[in-house]
Amino acid sequence: MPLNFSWARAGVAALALASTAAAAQQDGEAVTPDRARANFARPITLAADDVRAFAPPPAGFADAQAGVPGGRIEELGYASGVTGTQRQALVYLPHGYAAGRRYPVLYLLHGIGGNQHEWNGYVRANVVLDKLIASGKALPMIVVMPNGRAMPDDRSPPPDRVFTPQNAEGFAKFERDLLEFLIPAVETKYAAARDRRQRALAGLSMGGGQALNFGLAHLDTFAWVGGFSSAPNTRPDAELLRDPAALKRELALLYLSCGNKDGLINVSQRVHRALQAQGVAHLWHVDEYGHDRDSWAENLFHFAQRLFR
Ligand code: FER
Repeated sequence: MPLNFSWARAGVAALALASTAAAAQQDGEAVTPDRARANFARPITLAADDVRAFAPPPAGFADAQAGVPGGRIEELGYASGVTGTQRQALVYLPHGYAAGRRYPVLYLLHGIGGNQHEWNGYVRANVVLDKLIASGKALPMIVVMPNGRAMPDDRSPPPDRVFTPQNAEGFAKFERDLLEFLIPAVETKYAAARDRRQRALAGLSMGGGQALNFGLAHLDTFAWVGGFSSAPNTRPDAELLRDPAALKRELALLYLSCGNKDGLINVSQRVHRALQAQGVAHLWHVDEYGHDRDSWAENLFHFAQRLFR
């Protein structure tokens, strides 16, 4: 099952048939197939500081290996007052998870064509986490992988309906679903710590835009925020950095990354420059990948090690 969008898989002809209805109001830039195609094809201009902050991980860091104790994956069902439906999230419980302790929680958000299985299925997040936790490089944490498309029908759309305002609208609606319904459900069911220093929000592409939009707007809920290859749903700088003093004071980590072959890199570059201009500390990591799992697995590797310290 294709868990990530690719132009080759979707077929450009199919995209031409997709809805071009007037874009609904939403975070950042409205989505249409034409605009998405143009965004992915934007020329890439790299600045001197658009480079790696970290060396690549050891070979095999995202490959399953016998003898590494694995976390457990569960389904969490929760009632959402946003969609009026019962929704599903995937939950990673670290090896040795015991209800008597309190674990920090990372919420990890998928891309525009994906669902709650994308991080595990396509990126192999669980393998990356198992190895980091087993080697002591990351702290044991609960990782929640929700479905970030807060719609009554939240299935991944067919290829010709991925880049439509209707699909993108669900990603903006997820803000309330996350804050008012998912987080309380997680903290009721699991041994989750309940303060902002113990909650992180990160995502890839459309999910990266969500993580920046929602994380920076809700510093009372999240102290750790990561945007990987963030998409054009990322809010404009003036909104994202509405209160730079609060960002400076409250963020434990703001992590931005993108591949230097990803046509969407201008989104992350723009946020990086705005943060720099305002003097908001952040990590900026540019790797050699495109809009793909190689970048996302590596950035999870780098990001997860720095969390909750
Ligand atoms: C766009 C191009 C790509 C866009 C979103 C995406 C909001 C998302 C891509 C992904 O999640 O992989 O123009 O508009």
